[in-house]
Amino acid sequence: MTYQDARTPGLQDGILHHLTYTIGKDAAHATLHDWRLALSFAVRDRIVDSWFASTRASYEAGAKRVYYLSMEFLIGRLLGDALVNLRLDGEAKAAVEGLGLDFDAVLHDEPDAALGNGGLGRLAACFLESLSTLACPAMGYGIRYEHGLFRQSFDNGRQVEAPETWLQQRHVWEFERPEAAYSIGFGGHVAEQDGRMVWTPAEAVLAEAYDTPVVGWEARWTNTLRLWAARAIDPLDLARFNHGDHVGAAVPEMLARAISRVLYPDDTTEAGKELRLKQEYFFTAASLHDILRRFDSEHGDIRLLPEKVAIQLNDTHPAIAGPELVRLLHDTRGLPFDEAVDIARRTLNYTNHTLLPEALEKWPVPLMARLLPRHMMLIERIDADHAARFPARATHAVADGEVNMGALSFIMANRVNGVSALHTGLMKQTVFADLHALHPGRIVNQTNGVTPRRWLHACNPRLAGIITGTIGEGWIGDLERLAELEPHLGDAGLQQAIAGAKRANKADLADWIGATHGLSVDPDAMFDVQIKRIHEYKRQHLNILEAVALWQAIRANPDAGWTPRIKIFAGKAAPGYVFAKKIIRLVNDVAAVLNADPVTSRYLKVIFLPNYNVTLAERLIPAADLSEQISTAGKEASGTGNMKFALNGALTVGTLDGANVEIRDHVGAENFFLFGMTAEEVVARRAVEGHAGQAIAADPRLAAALAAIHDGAVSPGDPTRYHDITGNLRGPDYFLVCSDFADYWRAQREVDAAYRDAAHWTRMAALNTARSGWFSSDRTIRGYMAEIWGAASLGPRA
Ligand code: 26V
Repeated sequence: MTYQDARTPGLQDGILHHLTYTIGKDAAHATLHDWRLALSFAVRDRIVDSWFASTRASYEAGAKRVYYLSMEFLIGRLLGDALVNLRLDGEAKAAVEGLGLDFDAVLHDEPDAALGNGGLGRLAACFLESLSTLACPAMGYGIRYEHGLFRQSFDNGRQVEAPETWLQQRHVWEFERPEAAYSIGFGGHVAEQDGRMVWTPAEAVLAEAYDTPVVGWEARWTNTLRLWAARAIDPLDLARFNHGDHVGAAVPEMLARAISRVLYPDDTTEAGKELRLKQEYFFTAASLHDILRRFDSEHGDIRLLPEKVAIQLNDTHPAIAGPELVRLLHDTRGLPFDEAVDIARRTLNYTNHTLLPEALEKWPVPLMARLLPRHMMLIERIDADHAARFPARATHAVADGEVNMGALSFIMANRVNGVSALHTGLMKQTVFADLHALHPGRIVNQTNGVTPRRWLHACNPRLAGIITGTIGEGWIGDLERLAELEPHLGDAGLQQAIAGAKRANKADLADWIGATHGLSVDPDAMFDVQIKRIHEYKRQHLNILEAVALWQAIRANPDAGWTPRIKIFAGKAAPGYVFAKKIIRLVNDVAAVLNADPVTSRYLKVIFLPNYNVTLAERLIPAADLSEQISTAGKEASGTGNMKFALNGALTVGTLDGANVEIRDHVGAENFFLFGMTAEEVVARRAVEGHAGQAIAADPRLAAALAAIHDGAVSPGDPTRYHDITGNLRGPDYFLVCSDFADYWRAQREVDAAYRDAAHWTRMAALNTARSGWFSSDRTIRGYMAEIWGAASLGPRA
């Protein structure tokens, strides 16, 4: 079904119309960029009808609305996705080619919107798409960062960061909404007036809305992503200007805009920074004002809020929503305090995405009190009231001079959820154990998922086409139907087609790597891929250590029939995370030495592709044979890349961590390469004194690989370069790289052997695809709707 009616002209007419009247160019002088904008505007026109219809349907139904508050939306490029969901991809290709243009080049002209750091932000983007596909009346709220996640390049193997500039080009998908603007205050003082507490901020900035429509599969429904930009309330300090201080006159505007200027690039250690807290309050307060304004326009009685509105806090970043909502209900609207807390609590829900202590947000009380004095008072009262009701409680929202945002979110939430079965269990046992004991039904699990439209149908057209040719196209909107593939997998023709699609995807990637990075890679080698943020807990250093050990083994015995492998890495390190940046340099140094080795490079190559982003993921995942999911058990909350790989027919080598556990349950243990300690064993192992030394002493391979790195085998001009890494691994080794090494090596050799049996490998890969239907974010969102939000679908096919 194409979303088109008699009023909509053909796409090619639309492109030419916009080229002329929106871009102001004629075809003879149009650049690729102009054509891309013209196509995007023509596509956008098609979305608007569905968008208005959805908005109307939401108002008419008076149904419960869902609001997803997230500091990050890692949306990537939007044109290809919109075309697919509107089912206009075929027509667009024909129209663009009919104009003498290269369709892929037009799609690749779009900047990748990187308004997020990694998994948390990409999950939010998948959720928006699924919310639309399921016709759930919903809205995403976030920040319109001028600069998204930094661009990464390498200088002599070292990460170099440069600002990202996606907004320097015209952003075609957004609509500015100057009428939806709110003043957001900071600082100042609180005083009692006529029995009410009144906060008088010392400064205020304007939050201005920009709306991006998010179209669901087959344009069944379109929701809105509303991003807030910060502006000065008075754009110019006229008094200063008139005194001749022309630069100083612009300072208030600069300061205001700083709030939405840049995404914080650190997903672990940046907590405690004042600007970050300002960003959090800025977008949360603007969103809540907007939500209440919409509620008022639809319903009368504010007591109905929990029935008509569900707000999801994506991690603790919008946790200030609790006290802010209480302030709006109690101070501004005059509800009794207890009732205000009760209404707020029944409206809010909180998702936890990490148990790493350094990533759990805590704010110093003096900072909170200075920036948000009324909120600090309310937090203390909420906490004290809760403590009075539950005297046995150990965890307090305010403790040791800090506000614990996890605890605050928990006590202000109707439901609290983890993102995989293992992670949710660990939440109950560790960080939230005592709060869980007081509120036993509050924590629920919603295992993450990914949208199959972007992560299979759009990014892997070869495999998608084969699936559709075999079972029809129902799977795209109902991924569990991939199971219908399984009875066909005995068919030799189908097996051949699946293997052929993977081979062609790999050949495309090999061509691209050759053209852009000058490395020749053999498409018949195993493509072994680890792509994610660089973190010690994700253990990219375990992977590269195994590469060094394998290199040594091949050198010692070059004719032992090794399985050729290309190890591909990509990912960014937080600019201030010195150890992670050192791991990147190590991978690059290892790559330089191994790729130049005439004996071993036939069997083993390593490449670190710079500037990992959504677009690069879309290129790599369809071409992967092996998915590296090797975090220390208990540390990766879920992972979502792991699901994308399995869906695209890569086999996983992985630990029992995060959603790996559930992936293995679904695809079958025999189609998954498991290694390593369990989360429980990890805790016990850490308590063993000298665990790393013991593991090294027991494994000559590990000892030799560490010694080579320590002695400068990959950094001959600078032999001590990696002493910090080898020192860490031989010493504390908190993430147990050494203790898991031998089993990882064993699993990798099993991978080698399995890959040599091409027919068997293809069958295992196809089973991964056929059995991954459960990992659709549609399933996840259905879970949130039913078990957390109490929201219903309004779609034409609901
Ligand atoms: C924390 C902080 C701390 C302050 C500075 C900025 C910042 C930005 C992000 C974070 C939270 C990082 C948590 C996160 O990304 N968790 C990931 O969430 C994914 C989706 O649920 C999940 O698949 C990953 O396993 C998990 O690491």
